[in-house]
Amino acid sequence: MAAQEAIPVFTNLKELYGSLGTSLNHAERWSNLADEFEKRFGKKPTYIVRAPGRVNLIGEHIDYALFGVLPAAIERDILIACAPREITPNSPKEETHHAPGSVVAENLQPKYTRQVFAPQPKVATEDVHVEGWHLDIPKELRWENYVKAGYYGVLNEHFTGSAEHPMPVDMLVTGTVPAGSGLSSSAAMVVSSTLTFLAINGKLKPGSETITKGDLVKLAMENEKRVGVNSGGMDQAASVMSVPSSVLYITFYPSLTASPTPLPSGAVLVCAHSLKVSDKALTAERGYNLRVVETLVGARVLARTLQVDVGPKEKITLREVVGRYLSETDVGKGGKGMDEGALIDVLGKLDQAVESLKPQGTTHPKFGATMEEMIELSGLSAEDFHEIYLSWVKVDATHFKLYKRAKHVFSEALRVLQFRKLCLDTAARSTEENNLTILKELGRLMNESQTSCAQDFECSCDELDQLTQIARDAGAYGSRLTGAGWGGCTVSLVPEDQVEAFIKKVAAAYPPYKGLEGEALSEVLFATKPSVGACVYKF
Ligand code: NG1
Ligand code: MG
Repeated sequence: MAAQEAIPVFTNLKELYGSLGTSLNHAERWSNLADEFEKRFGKKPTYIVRAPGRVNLIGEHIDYALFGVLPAAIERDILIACAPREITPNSPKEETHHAPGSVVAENLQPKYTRQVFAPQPKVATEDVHVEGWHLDIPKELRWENYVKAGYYGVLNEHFTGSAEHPMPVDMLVTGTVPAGSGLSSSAAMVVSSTLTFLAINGKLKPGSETITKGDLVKLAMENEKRVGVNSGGMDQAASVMSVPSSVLYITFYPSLTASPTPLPSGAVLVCAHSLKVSDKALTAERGYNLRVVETLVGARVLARTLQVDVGPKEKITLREVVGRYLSETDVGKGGKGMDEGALIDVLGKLDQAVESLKPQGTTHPKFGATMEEMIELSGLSAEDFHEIYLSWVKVDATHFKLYKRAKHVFSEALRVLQFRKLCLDTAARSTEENNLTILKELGRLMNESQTSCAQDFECSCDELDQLTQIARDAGAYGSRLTGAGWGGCTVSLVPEDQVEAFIKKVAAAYPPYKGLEGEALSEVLFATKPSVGACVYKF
């Protein structure tokens, strides 16, 4: 079980590069980073940690409803070289530089400037036992927020209740995951930062109580919420648990699992950046976090319709409603709530129940329910409603589209299961001819996902709609947005022998690519392979 495995810590370069594969020039990047670290900090790094970005093949905006998703880590990644800092008489005099657990964070990209900060211990008693740590993460978007987010959980999980203080650390960051592109540069940053602080503080020592991949995912998930997005766990799980050559079927209910799912041969994934940057952290109140609230409230309303029990203060998710419904109905006695076949069956039959999320009366369906209508549908008092659904998150909306959002979530969850079943069936009995039929089917599911994201979840945008259409016209089996949407990348499933021609056609047809060639073009339009998850190299 991947979640129980230890984080790989390499001490041998050959083994490290072997695990990363040969398609990118890893060796050069890693040794350049180590050299540059030494130049800047006057000592060799003790670790380099790596966490990749990811592409999501299918299953968008359903991880926080606890439905399974199908992403894969990509070859592009974040690397952090780091070493503990000894405080010497020659150390710079900055005040924070000498504080416990202080951080000097530099980035190879000059626009991300050098940062020095230190966490503040909350000391409650005279015996200096630290009750918790405070780390200021400002609201505006700054690169070091992601470093701090990764630090936060390590501090508050590993350095409370004892007199042990975290090590001061120097770090140098470099990355090849484009920011704001839906390829999860954010999760790659948070996972690599979390790993850095664990490694520096001796929490990854082989043999000792090792932190598992599952632990790291949970920690990184909580950490990423510090940046202001109430995300599900897809990105962190993909960045940590992915394996080469397969997409990863990740489930969250009843607990985190990851099962490699091989894609049929003959197709390649191509990522294309729409060049519209989507700043989720800045627009969350009207975008991402609003969707989280809409799907959660939808779940409660649906639970009422299906007469599923919900605790008075519980924030039940759509997956939990279906799970409870399945094991509470006659068909389901005996644990059907967990069965994939039963899930496929019931997801196709929920249409009528989902209708109950439409507000009755005069509200125009296009605009959804008003706050009052939504509260009424939930069956809660206004006070309880606010406490359960609005006290922990900021949203900025006058209307809430419970019906459309739930419709997307259920249809998308079903597409994920169908996609996976097709992949597993082909792996079992593949011939060239049936491969082609299957690839077309997979493409069709991806296209349907795009339509659902655009029309029901309303997380696409003109650029993504246009780019996915161009990709289909250029010969993709299917094409859709990947990640949260509202900008960022698309992913297309493309016949292996046509990748070059495909890239040429898309480059020529998508207006924002005009004038881009060579490296500038391959930065935004590139084929990628499912690759391996996060690791640590110890010098
Ligand atoms: P991106 O936009 O790629 O970071 C976000 C969420 C995921 C998932 C997708 C939509 C974060 C860290 N990640 O991905 O958990 O909900 O949107 O499927 O916010
Ligand atoms: Mg992100």
